Amino acid sequence: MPEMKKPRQAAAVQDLSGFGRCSITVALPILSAMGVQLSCLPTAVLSTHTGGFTGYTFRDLTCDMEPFFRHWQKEGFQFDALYTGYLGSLEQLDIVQRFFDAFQTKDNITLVDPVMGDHGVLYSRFDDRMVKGIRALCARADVMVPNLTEAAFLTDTPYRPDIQKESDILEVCEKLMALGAKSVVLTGVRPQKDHLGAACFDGKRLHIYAQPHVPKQYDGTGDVFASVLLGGMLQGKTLEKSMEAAADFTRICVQQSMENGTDMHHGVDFEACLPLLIGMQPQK
Ligand code: PXL
Repeated sequence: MPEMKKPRQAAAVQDLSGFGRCSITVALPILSAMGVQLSCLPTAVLSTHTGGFTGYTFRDLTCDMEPFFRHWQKEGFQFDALYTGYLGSLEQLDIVQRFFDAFQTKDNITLVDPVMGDHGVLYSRFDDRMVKGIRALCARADVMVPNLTEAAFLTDTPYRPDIQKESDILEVCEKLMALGAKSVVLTGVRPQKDHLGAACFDGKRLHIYAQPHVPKQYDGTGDVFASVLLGGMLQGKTLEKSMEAAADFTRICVQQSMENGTDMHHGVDFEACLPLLIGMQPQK
């Protein structure tokens, strides 16, 4: 039997969308495969995610959130990472601030994925006040992981889907860092023609990683990317190496889904790709 390491601990604040792989249904299998025990603080339960489906049900769990994590606190649970994704209301943003007060330590990692929109537009339940509240969460992040749409809204600058030049990518990262996060991983950059990738910046060094673009969009890929990124960091990889693993895994899942003819709103077929993550075990 291979040596079994003690799992690292993470807590995710995200919705549970019953159908359409995103948020918890993505974070849980990916982080488990990477040897991380994920505890989930659900923000809402939906029948599907909100992108591309109409008539979805939305059970708001705002009232449960604070008692939920206060129970964890009473039990003395501690986490190596706090991970926030899709949040459903202004009130939830305040609750997450208190969740950070309760569980942030000087050693753990806070990853804020400022899930708000894509392709230049905000998701249906988001507005300017939500953007402001999410900026305040980013201020407390060790790593924030916006896509180009989220970066534009967070920095109050026009959406530029074709951002290519290194100096332009750096400028966006610097503006994002000004919100107060310790590092930023910006997804969706296109440093070369027909390439797609991500950039990370910690205030000193900009690192860009891109691969030939697989020309198909899938919902939930931001969650796949952020989950692998966090898993990598919890395994003791650098931010740069974690970002590369996240970009590679996401691209492989998109490629697989495209070959399978999967509907974009169903999310990526990551299941058959999970073995690629297994074996990359934590360092602790
Ligand atoms: O993957 C982002 C996401 C998460 N959760 C819900 C969503 C979306 C994107 O649309 O609607 C409920």
